[in-house]
Amino acid sequence: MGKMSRVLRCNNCGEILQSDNINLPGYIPTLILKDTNRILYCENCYQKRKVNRGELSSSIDDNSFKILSDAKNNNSLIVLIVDIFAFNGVIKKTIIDLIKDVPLIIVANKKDLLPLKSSDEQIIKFIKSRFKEYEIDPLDVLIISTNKGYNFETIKEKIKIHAKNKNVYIIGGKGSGKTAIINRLLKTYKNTTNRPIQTIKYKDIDAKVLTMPIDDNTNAYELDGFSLDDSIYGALERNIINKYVLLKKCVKVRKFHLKENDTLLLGGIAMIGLKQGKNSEIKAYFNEKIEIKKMPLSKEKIFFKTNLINKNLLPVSDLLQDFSNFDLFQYEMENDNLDHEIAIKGLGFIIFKGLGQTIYIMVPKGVAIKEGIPRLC
Ligand SMILES: Nc1nc2c(ncn2[C@@H]2O[C@H](COP(=O)(O)OP(=O)(O)OP(=O)(O)O)[C@@H](O)[C@H]2O)c(=O)[nH]1
Ligand SMILES: [Mg+2]
Repeated sequence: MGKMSRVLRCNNCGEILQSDNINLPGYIPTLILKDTNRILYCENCYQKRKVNRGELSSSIDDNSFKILSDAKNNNSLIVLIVDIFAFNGVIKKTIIDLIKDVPLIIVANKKDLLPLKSSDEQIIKFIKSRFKEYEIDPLDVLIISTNKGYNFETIKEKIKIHAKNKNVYIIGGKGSGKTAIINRLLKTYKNTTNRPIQTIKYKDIDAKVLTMPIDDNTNAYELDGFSLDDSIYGALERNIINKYVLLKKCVKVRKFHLKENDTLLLGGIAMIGLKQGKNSEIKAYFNEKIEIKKMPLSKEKIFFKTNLINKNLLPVSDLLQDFSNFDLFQYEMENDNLDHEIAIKGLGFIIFKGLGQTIYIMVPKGVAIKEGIPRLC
């Protein structure tokens, strides 16, 4: 895996942080700079604003948390649905704690959004490697498309094999396809109990969940979707997400050749640059509506500013008006000549060969990015 570091900017003024000279802009004490869990502010902003240096938050909805804690205590089967295009492998700690060391099936949904020739084997390898980083080892990983019915029947088979007198909890991020999957499952579902399918209060927890009887002793539950505040969905306006980000059909690859100091601007919402290293071919997988322009790194700042007004490169977001609204990360890649992927949660991903390059990625603040083996080969 490439070595990732954050090119740290002050969370308030956007100045690049440094610990060398207290008299220059962006100064921050070394100890604080090294703490990767903190939101960082330069000393100047910190003193002026007395900003909060608390931990980066990672919430899951209280009720889902309580229900899943109950599921974990009862050794239930968890079926985790992920949107295979939007997923990037970053999972919040609160969720990890709940799905670790429990019987777990991962269902990667929306295969139809990936290129037709993409292999299930590679996607499974990708998913397993991302979860392995959190020491999560699922019983099974299924690649399906609910829309196309692809592999759909395997869900039922696998639940049957692994559930065995267990309750089943269907969980996943908002929009991952839980409702679509359940609606399709219900088409061929036979209720053999005298209890109806209904939305009821879950035990003594003040939350209503869809409950489907499996047999006389067990149920399947659909929980509310986890919030996606560390994905691009949490960083942009709803209309921009709907018009430019969400894929309606299979993603098309766009190829770019970058030389040192070239950068790709994705509208006004993200930037990918080759800071240093050999010429690189970058395959970009994002919604086609996101306009991508290549330019020298030195021009990027000015272009970004004028683009806010001229809107030559779309989308442009009212929430991203300044570089201080972004996080900047840097990857020192291996020189292994193997395919690597860097994925921006919810937005898409790039695939390129590891040639020892230094790659810059700029994303709206708080949006998770991740590097590792690619989902496509
Ligand atoms: N392309 C594609 N879209 C899908 C697939 N499955 C679901 N969707 C779409 O994804 C969107 C979200 O699906 P839902 O089933 O509502 O997702 P959910 O997980 O129930 O979302 P919340 O209830 O908000 O947590 C809808 O627009 C679905 O049509 C699929 O296999 N392929
Ligand atoms: Mg739903």
